[in-house]
Amino acid sequence: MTFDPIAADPYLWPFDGDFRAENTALIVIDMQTDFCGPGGYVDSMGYDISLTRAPIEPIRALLAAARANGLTVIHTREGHRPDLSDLPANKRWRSRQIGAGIGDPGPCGRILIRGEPGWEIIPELAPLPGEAVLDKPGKGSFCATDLELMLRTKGIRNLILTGITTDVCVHTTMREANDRGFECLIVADCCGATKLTNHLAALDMVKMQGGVFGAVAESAALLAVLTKDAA
Ligand code: C5J
Repeated sequence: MTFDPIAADPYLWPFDGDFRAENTALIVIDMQTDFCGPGGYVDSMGYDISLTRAPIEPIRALLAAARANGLTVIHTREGHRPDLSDLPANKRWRSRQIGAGIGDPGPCGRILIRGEPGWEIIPELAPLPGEAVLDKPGKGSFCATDLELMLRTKGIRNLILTGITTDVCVHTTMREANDRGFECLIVADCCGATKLTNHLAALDMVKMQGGVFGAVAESAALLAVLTKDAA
């Protein structure tokens, strides 16, 4: 099935109008308790988690529409092995400077460690059986993962990016994907950051130079297209 292009900024997305369920994936990045739940990593650092929780409902609606239309859905989780063998020393050191050391115990278990309660994807956005869940040790979803192989194997060219945080893991993933030739759309209200100014700046950066990393849309524009036949 071919969908209408999305009203996005700075161009109608995708650039060539080739928007089909078969060539498109919705990627939900790091919607884990550590990034948006009480007692998680972001909360422990002292940030306002209402900013990183804001995208939960918009993502839920977009996930439902993507699933109903047969788009590939991929979830990611940032986290490290319990023995910390994949945790760079500088990443751990920096996190300790702000009082939330990765690997240290916290209210939701060891911070950002695979298998701990804080590392789990929040129940509101739980993956369905059959949906890929990708574990990544870094910010970008292509670093030390098989994401590119999975996308190429399925013939996916278009990526719809959602999740947290806009300026860190979502942006890094978008940049990595863009350099690999994927056509990216970031969904503004389906992302959030620890600082609103960073969220807005990150979205703005995508749009410069004719869409240097892709395009930006609101979820309403996607829902309008994906639910058109059902209306
Ligand atoms: C951060 C992420 N912000 N998922 N991770 O450390 O964006």
